[in-house]
Amino acid sequence: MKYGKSLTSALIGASVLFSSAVMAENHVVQAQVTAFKPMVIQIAPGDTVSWENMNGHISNTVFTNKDQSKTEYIPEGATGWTSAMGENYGTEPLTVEGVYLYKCDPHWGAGMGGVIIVGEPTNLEAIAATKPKGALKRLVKKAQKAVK
Ligand SMILES: [Cu+2]
Repeated sequence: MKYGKSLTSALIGASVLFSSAVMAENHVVQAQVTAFKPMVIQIAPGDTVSWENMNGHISNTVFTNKDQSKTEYIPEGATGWTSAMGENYGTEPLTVEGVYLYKCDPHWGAGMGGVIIVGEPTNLEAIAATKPKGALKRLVKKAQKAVK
């Protein structure tokens, strides 16, 4: 029976792997004037995100601070992105769970940013603890509301 049991669990394991690979989804965000819609998306680990209607826009996880240093609000171990200006863009599968903040540089002054929450929002408290201001604060509040 030992053999039977391990075979069963191997089959279950294989089917879980198979179904998660098959079911990985792409989520589309539209740039509309000076906003990303939807502004907040919640996705599963391994899913991808793509941006459309990006003429005049960019999707960028790299934020420049007042002292010109750079900060990325993404989970530990994740890789951010800076899309090409004016071009539609698609991420690699986002496998690291947590909150990813991004913005559109030309319209960041108008608050054009977005939030991707992959699985559990593991790093959201840490981001909130940095006491973000302005448009960044708004993104964090939207993220907090989404996971409540
Ligand atoms: Cu923009």
